[in-house]
Amino acid sequence: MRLDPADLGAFRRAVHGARILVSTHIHPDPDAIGSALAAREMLVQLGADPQVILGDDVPSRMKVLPGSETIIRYPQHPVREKFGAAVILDAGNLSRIGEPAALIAPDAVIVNIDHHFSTDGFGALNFVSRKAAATAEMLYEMCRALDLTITPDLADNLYAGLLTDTGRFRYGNTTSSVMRMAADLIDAGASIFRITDAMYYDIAPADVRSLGAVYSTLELFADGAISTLFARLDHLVEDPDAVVDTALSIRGVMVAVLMSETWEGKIRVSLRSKSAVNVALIAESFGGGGHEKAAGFRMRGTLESVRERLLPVLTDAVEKLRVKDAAEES
Ligand SMILES: [Mn+2]
Repeated sequence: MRLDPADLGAFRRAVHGARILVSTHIHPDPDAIGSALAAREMLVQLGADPQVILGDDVPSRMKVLPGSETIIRYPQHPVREKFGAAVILDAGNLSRIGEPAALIAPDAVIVNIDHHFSTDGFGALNFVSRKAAATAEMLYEMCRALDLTITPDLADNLYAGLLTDTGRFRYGNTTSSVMRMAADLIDAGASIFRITDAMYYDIAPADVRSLGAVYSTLELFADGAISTLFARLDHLVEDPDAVVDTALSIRGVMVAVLMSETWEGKIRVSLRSKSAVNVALIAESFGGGGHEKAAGFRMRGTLESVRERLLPVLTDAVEKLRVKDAAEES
């Protein structure tokens, strides 16, 4: 990934001596929390005064990440002053951070650091690469370009993002640079076993029972190419990514969908692809966004009604791909 030296210089100047809001998307995943905490430490090294403020709780498995105890939840914890500068991580647009957006002054300098397919380049400074496996990879490259020290804490936070956004070094975004970065982070003191255990092997007993209930809703469509799962409010689990990953790992499935009820009444839709179906484009057509292979959106309705609206679009995408593949074979 190419970082523009002029942008890096502008970043250094914009943050030096400034009070900075650091935030990330609601329903934070480990790349979001890890990146926010890594950015906080980088900003301290750059002479800034950062504060991580989120519009959501830190999921309990991510409390292992160094610095997570400094995160403020807004508006539950009131913050009076507005910020003249903000560093926003892993969010395709500013509304994704939720209520902390209200803490950004109208004339604030916003820095957007992200790797989403769907992004509107909302920052005054945008460090965005769709090729980066994780926002953590962008930050790692920035650390190197800015000559910052990768401390063991910083390494832990970057490793959490890299590990999880590559699906434990399994997705198509697992490049040789990703592996080199992982090796560097280990050398810098990342506690890789502690982080991996916390992210994947520390599940609440109630969540295991809920997983059983969610998996039992499995249905297949389009001759087994599309799998769907429903998560009702009483079966919500801490790591929905793991659930939809299982739905995607079913033999013959090209696209997997998890539809979850939410407390605010909308249905949260998580899409995953292991084919050429670009789920970011599908999510965008429903007002959401994400990556080519992992995207999502929210919609009013019931689990069933949302599935009814989504299925024709997915079936169409799968059929188009089948026609294309057949044409290429003949
Ligand atoms: Mn990410």
